[in-house]
Amino acid sequence: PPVIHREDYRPFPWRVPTTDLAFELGIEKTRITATLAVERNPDAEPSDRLRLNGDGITAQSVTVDGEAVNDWEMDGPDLVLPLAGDAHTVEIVTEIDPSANTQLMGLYASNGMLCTQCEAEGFRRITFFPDRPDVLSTYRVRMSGPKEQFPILLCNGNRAAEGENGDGTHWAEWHDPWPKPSYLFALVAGDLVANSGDFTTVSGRRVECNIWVRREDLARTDHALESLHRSMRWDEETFGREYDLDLYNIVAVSDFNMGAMENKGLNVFNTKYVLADKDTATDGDFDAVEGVIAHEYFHNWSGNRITCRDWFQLSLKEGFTVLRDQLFSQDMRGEAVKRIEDVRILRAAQFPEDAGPLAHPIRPDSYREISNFYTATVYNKGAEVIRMMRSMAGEERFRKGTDLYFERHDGEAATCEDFVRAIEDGAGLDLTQFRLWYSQAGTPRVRVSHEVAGDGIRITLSQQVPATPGQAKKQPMVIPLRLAVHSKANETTGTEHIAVLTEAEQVFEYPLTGPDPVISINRGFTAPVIVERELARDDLVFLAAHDDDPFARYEALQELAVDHLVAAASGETSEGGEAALVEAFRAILADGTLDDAMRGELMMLPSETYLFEAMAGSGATGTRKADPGAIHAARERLKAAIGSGCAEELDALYDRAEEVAFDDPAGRGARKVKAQVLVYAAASDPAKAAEMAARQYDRADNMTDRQGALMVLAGLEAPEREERLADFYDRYRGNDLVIDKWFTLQALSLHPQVIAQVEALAQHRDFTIRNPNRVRSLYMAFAGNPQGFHAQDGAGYRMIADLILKLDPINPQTAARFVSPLGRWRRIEPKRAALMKAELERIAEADNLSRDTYEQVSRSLD
Ligand code: BAL
Ligand code: ZN
Repeated sequence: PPVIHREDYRPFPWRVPTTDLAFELGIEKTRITATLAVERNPDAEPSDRLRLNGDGITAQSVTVDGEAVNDWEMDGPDLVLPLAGDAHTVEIVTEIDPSANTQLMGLYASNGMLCTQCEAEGFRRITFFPDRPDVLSTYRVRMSGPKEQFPILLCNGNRAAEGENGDGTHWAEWHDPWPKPSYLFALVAGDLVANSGDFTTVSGRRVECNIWVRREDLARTDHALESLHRSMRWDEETFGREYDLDLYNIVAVSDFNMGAMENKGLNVFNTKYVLADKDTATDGDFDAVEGVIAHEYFHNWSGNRITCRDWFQLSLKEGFTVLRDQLFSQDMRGEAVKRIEDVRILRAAQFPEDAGPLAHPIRPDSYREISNFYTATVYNKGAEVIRMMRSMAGEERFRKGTDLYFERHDGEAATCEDFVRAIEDGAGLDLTQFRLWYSQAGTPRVRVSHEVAGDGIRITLSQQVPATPGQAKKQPMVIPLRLAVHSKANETTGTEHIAVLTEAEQVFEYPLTGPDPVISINRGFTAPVIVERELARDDLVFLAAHDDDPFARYEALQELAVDHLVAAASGETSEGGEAALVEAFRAILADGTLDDAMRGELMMLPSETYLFEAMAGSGATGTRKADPGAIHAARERLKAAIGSGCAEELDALYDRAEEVAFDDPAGRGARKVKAQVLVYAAASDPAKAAEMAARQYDRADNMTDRQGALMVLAGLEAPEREERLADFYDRYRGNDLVIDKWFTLQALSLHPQVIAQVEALAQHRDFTIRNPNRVRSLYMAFAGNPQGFHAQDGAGYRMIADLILKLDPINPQTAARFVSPLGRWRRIEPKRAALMKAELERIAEADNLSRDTYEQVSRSLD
């Protein structure tokens, strides 16, 4: 497959001011008549040919200005049509079979309904079109189909007309007044019901909001609707963005590759991010629904009103929109905990990507298959990069920058450069050097050292950006770091400064506020970097107990744990490390100033993935490899030590939390710490943990408690395990999202027989390879279970490779997502590395690999 380069961008020679689509809908046969008004683009190099992208479709007929023509030709999947004049009307008829569309790209069937997914390049599977984001067109759509099968017919924009045909079919016409690229097109036809609630915008426009679902799911849609209304209000208040149509439709679909899709006025969602009630969704699920609803809504401005010029600019809309949804959730739920959650995701998903063979800048330079670039780098690191601009400018000036961006580029297909320039002009920043964040991949490492000089402190910061594929040499980045200098002797905290590191090495001087200084740095995680500092254990313990920045407290505790666990996994002595952690933990459990939501965060040890990253490249020579087995064992030992060392305090915490009712404002925090107590009990006293978890499961009046208990039970060899797993299955049989949980918690479990259990689950009657949620619930969970995935004999690697080979012909986009866990082989100890590499080679040798999987496997082996 060819490589596409960012530098090769050229404007399209033709404009398409209007697009008329007529759909005659059927599950097995849908006929599409597309009528495109085309005219020459004066800003592009002229061409007498019109190239219309296609993918697996054939034209039934082509007419130009009303006359049938046959001088067109196919160039691979594309249709190329000679056009001599300045403006023409082109009509093309295609026929497709939505029921055969297992890729779930384009128009497909799901549970008897029809729906679409067009980003990035799905529209070309429906009809021939310039399927690129810089071709904006105004759409008018007529759809017709059997009324009984498809009583609800939805499309982008506003409903213009509807009627019956008298033969059992009916039709609807939709008009979207806002020009849009084809990737934002959407259509839904099915037997759906809506939870509806109007929203009145700041200027008084009434917007009808609907959450469309299957009838049996209606009772679980209130949270989604409320989240939508909250998002609409927040975007007005925080970014000055008002909604621009009279209608906002969200449709929940159970077969979906992504989380959700921001199609103009008609979002299509994975059911996972719509349906939630107390009995079936955890607190985390409620948060995810709120976050994704907000994310898609915010795209209406950052993505739809201003879209991307080309797919290399994906972070323009995704990084900015992720930042917007993070800030929204911070405002809804509290900044400190949300920030920790976001950093945990970044470290678990993006740091390994940046350190591995698939590393790429947030604005990539080339790709083979764009679906492979919907990554944690483009999304989450992209959000961090914009967050740094906000930290440097301050909230008010940042808002001036975003206002200018929206004003300047409304209605356009823009670039990351346009965004940066608007922030520079509006916020008054010079981002010349900062732009390196868009072009350089890799997580920068910042070293911190200091010396006391009189009544001041000199802090030396140095940076190093590691080499990444295709980028051997890096230039110094702009790294804004919030910091403060505390006094350990006085137990006082110092004033906060912002140090902006721009050189390879730089000295910053600040006054001292007391003796025995301890530096608190990268507070609030202002920069997505790895800080390397050699702090005495006492200093970390001090920060963990006293830092006034909640993130810095969390970080100090994580660092204590990472230092100890990496040393232990490497066979080095970590004398006193375990005892210091047990003491730090005890302090967290006893700290009356913390709420339980924060306490629950502080109680979570660094994940094994994060520990791999910390172990790989560590050691005196910096060449150490990660040893997943040793990391797992060390982490389990530490959990057991904390569990037994703090047994009394943990029990007391559990007893206190158990008294808190579900609806109590402190309820979420209480549920979180209860789950953590069970985790430590399972490591230190499995019999007691089994009893506690079974009791919690039996008494639970909500999914958070039930799932937390079952998660722990699933890892234990105890009679309670089988009973409760069977009970859970019986209780929720038929509820796909909850049965997904049942698969996941077994695939993630610490049970010694996890591989055999996952093999058996793959044969379960409820397992199907055709539903992405179900596949992910079993196999993505398993790939994230270090004990199972990294089994010494390679059985875990083989299982994932087998899955990739089986799934690739069915759903390449989802299959390719499973390659990256195997791609981490270079950072892992030699025996496992060889087994992982061998599986990648086995995949690479397969015939007819999709472009998606081929690209990921070949990059992973390069
Ligand atoms: N645009 C793809 C789904 C999302 O990021 O919202
Ligand atoms: Zn998005």
